[in-house]
Amino acid sequence: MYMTFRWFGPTDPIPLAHIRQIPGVEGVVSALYDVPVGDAWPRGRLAQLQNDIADAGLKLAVVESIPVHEDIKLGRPTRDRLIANYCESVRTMGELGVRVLCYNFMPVFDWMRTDLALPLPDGSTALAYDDAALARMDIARGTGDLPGWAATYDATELRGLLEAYRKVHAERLWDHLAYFLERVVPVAEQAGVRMAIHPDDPPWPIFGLPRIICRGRDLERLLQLVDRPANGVTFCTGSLGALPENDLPAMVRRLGPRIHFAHCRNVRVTGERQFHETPHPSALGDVNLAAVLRALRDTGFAGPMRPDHGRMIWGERGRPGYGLYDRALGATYLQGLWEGLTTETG
Ligand code: DNO
Repeated sequence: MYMTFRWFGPTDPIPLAHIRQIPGVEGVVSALYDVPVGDAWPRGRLAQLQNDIADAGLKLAVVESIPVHEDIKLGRPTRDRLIANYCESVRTMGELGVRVLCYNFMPVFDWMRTDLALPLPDGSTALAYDDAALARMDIARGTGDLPGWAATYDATELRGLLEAYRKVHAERLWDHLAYFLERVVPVAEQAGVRMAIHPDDPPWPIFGLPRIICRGRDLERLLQLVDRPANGVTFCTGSLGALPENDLPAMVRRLGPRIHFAHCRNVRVTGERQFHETPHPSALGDVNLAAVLRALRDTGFAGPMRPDHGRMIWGERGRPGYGLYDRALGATYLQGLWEGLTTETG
């Protein structure tokens, strides 16, 4: 594996120069955040991002993400044009030599939490989720106040989308995912790009919307939709780890070479559909990262890995989950584990 770090582009309060100083980080995970969802990515813009990262002594290793337009997930007639645009962006990535694409297929919302600053006993704060608190959240006014990650929709747009998804139950969503992948994966393969779907976070339906990439068998089904090496997964230990039935090391061993990207972080499950994030080390949460990395080593994982959400520590303020300090600690911890697993001793 090689270590990477997510950077939200020029508007990220963390400068690339600081990322460069985290020991061992070689790659940056980024995207063109201001291209409207559904448009093809302008080559010049992606090249510019790549050059800015190279100027800082790093490499653009992963695009996370090219968002999938809701019309594709809903299977609307406009999807063919939108998928053609998606393919164009994938080709552009390939031409520029960016080899891994992380994306997700979650309806309307991306990751979702109910608390962005839960105080932990050590004085830090972390992201947290509680299904009972979600049930009390009011989305009648649109996405503006949500403590998660969603495109911004006003009340009317959001109502329209929720209404449209009433006809798209889980099996239909699978069909739409298959339709998308059947068209994009061959293009990715030709372009030398590996597709890596991100599991749903949290890994269960929210606001009555289906979520289908939640468990090991879902990831295996995904691989079968288009059974080609370019159709793979982002193994996100924090998303998958929120569901106690997921045996993460066993999943890694089954998915093997189809894991193209690893997101490593830890969570503490505190009840039914209730968890909070913790520091990365295995002892401090319910995810055994040592066992996950051992399984990745055993399957010959050579792809990018990144620490994932961090707590807010040492007085840092910033983008929830994406401060510098705790993620940097995560990056060095993960490299220490990896070194222990891959270095001959004695
Ligand atoms: C959360 C991230 C996700 C991820 C997308 C990929 O912090 O891991 O938002 O970037 O789901 O499309």
